[in-house]
Amino acid sequence: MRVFDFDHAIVREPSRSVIDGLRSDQNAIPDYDGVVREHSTYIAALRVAGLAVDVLPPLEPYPDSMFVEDPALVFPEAAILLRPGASSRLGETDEMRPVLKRHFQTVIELEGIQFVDGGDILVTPQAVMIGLSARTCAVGAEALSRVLADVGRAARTVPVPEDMLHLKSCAALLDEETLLTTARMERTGLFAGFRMIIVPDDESVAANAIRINDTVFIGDRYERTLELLAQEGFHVVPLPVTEIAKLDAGLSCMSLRWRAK
Ligand code: CIR
Repeated sequence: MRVFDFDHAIVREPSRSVIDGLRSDQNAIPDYDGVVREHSTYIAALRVAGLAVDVLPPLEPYPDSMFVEDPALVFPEAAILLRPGASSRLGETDEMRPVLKRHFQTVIELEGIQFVDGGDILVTPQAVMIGLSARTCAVGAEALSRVLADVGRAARTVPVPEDMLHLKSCAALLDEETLLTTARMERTGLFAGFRMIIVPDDESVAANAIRINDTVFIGDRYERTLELLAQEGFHVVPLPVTEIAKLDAGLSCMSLRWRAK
């Protein structure tokens, strides 16, 4: 089984409060109807890719709760509840607990007080990379590494450049040896050992992409990246991301994906 082979996903419908979601540019206010349209297109695309999608209802008290990737981490053998690093998102873990218990026999909690956002976790065939960012602290990364060791997975902790939200804001696994990332991330050396495809400088956000089974999903605004990946022989499907990008979000954040055992 490849680490990007999936048959299940969990997503959460956007709440009306999504317009108050966390973002670096306060002037970029997302349009609720636009977010809903982008989210519906995303769900349809996951289904076409062969996934059974559990669509959770919106949570008004949590504007960012449609980004279900952040409060949990899922594998075929177990699910791990994380603790989002933004205080407005902390309650999302409690909302996710019963959902994971419906899908997984083993649901593991992180011990102690710490923060880990799923957006900082990049699962590769060799190891689970944990990015240290404003949302993921060293104590949290250590707690997660211990839990990962218990389920038989190696972890590797890496620093995320200061002005980036998450490790996966600018990195995605394209196949077992290739990452899509930015020139700046390549220069950090964090991804040494991988083959890297570098997005054009003015399309850095395109690197928040996802590989699901035989398809790579990319934001439809990133035409040159789409072309580049098609030339490299990937089956690429563009998806609309204009509104969710205003929330510093991309394609990976909107689902938890796994292959059932
Ligand atoms: C946040 O700042 O938490 C949300 N507005 C965006 C979360 C994006 N999540 C992700 O990339 N995993």
